[in-house]
Amino acid sequence: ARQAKGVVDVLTAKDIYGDNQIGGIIPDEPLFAENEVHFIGQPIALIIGNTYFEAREARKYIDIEYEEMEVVIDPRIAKDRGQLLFPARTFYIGNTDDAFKDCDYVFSGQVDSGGQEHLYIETQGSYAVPLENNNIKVYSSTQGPTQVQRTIAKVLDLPMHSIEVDVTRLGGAFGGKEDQATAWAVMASLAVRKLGKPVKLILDRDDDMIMTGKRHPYSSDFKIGLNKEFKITAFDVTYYQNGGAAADLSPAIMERTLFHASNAYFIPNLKATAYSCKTNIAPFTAYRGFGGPQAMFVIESAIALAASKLNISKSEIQKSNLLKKDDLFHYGQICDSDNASQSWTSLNTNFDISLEEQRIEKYNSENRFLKRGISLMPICFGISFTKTPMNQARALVHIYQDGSIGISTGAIEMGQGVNTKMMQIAASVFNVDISRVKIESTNTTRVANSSPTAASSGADLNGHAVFIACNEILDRLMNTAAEILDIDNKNISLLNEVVCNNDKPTKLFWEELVDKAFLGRVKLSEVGHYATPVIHFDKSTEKGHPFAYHVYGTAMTTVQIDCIRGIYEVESVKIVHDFGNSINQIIDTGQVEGAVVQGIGWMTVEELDYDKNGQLLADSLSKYKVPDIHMAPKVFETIPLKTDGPELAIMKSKAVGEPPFMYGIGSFFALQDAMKKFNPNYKLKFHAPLTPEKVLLGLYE
Ligand code: LUZ
Ligand code: MOS
Repeated sequence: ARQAKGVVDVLTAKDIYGDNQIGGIIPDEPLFAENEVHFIGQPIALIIGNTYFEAREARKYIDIEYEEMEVVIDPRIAKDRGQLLFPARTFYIGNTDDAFKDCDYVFSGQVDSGGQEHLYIETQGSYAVPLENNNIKVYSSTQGPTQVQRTIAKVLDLPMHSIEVDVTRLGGAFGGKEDQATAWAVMASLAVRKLGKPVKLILDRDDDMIMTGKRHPYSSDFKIGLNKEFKITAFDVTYYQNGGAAADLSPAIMERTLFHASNAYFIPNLKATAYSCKTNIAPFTAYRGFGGPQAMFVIESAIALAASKLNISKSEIQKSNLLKKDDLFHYGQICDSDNASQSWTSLNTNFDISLEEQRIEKYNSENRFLKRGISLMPICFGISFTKTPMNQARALVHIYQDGSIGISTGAIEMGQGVNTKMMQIAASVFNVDISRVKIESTNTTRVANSSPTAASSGADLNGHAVFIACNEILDRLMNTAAEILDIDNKNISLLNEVVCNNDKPTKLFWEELVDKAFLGRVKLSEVGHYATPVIHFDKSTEKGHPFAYHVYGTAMTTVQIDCIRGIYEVESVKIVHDFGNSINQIIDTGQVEGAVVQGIGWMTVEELDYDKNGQLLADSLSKYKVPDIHMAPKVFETIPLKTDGPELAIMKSKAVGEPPFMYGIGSFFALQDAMKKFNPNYKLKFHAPLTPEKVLLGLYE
């Protein structure tokens, strides 16, 4: 391959200057395999060519001799063999053993949820350029530029200051670039260090699908206990997380699964245990919801089973167990609002649940081969990185002499609109037109040591840092204005770019104020630093106050099945969502809509398929079905829950990225509801995705 036409070099583990190690939380993942490969698609060598096609052609000159070892792809088998990526954890509250004895009803079952391909439109990639003195500048499509910088430094044996990572924006990420953008940036940088030339490394779609990790598949066992009033008094759950061949972010994802075991319900006796199982598949990774959806699917399945056995509606159990203010979460935090029941009530007020149920009943009685189903899906999602130290951010704000403003933060724009929110925050603090504000690229030399843009917290953490920096500069400007106007600085404010005295406009305008401040040698730059107050968590007791606040909401989903073919459509999704006091309702509603469709895809049509060797069969878009416009709900309504919003959210605007993904779970249960209408003998099975194929089989079993 080295001698092939247009090939510049071929790099392997032998070419690594520092550690052959890219594991983010646990050092268990080599950049290039040495001696053993653990999954199909694991990188072994990097071919560098003058052109992409020449490099790709040279692949065929490399022959690798493998001695086959045993392959495990089932997490339960891995667990039985003691193949865990790290030790199991258990969260509990109350005493489930005692509580189950007092239950009037106890049911148990198994739940399986599948993985999910991120399918960001822009595949993984990076472009690295040599600078003077061994320094390297890396453009990376990453959610975590600091993680990329740190890992390049480690693999290349350079100090972090030698590596500058710069990100303008990503063509989507969804968690897939929280950790798994790193390898490709490290490889490109390694080649730059070796060759002293710029190197670009971009995965094409099939390589991306085969080589990178996806949402974790889970297999779980549950036992649920209720009393006569249908209160859930006990819940016991064991999660087998399919972790893949290396830990990646699995420890944090498994932790969030444990946090969200009870979804939006108060359960006084709960025990949740999770195992992260090592299998021979590309390491599974972060994906919108980060282990939360998997947990919520299990509790919803448990409720569905109980409802079906008790011959009552699922929503009756859901409604009577919603969290209330002052309820205790199993991890020690106290619920600080009635948002869960408020969103349910508001949904009913706005969309009349029983009327919808009646309509569906009528439709079903009039149609033999078309059946409709309905489901309600409440959500509760904790906001903050569960690892407390990650909840910090910085922003660098400059006001230039002409009054224009430049902002750098640690936040990555990946289509979710975080840049717009940052600009809005700065414009609102200074009370200037938003056109005065520019967002710079995200660059590790301007804003250092940042957490990845993840956990729905990008706008919250970085926005607070922007807010703090802008306010410090504003204070200084107000002092300057007071001096210029010779008045008390307490009465001064800025309104629409005009300095006001006791709310009355003066002759002093923004541009003049900034210019005078500069001439007066006032500091017009600031670094804002924010660390979320209040939060803490003690892993030795698995108790604490890990989340700044929770996001709530309720969705009502209706579907229609064609009972001859098994195909289905989502008729409507109607939602009351708790945005707090949204700073940008258009962006936030867009996040809800996108997340819901993605959640529906996970629950219904997106199916990863592996052969017995762990080879991904669904490795292209002709084999992996993602929701398209026809899968999107025909009627889609999102109404904000009327609340003030919590103090700890930036300008009381709650985080929005991940929570609405979980509304998509409603589609699974709406489909089951419709299946039952056609075939009362259908026995509930909780194996997602509920593909048309499974629906068809269920309709005629
Ligand atoms: N990443 C992370 C996340 O490192 N910790 C988290 O708690 C988290 N939550 C959601 C998404 N990404
Ligand atoms: Mo994420 S799953 O918040 O990158």
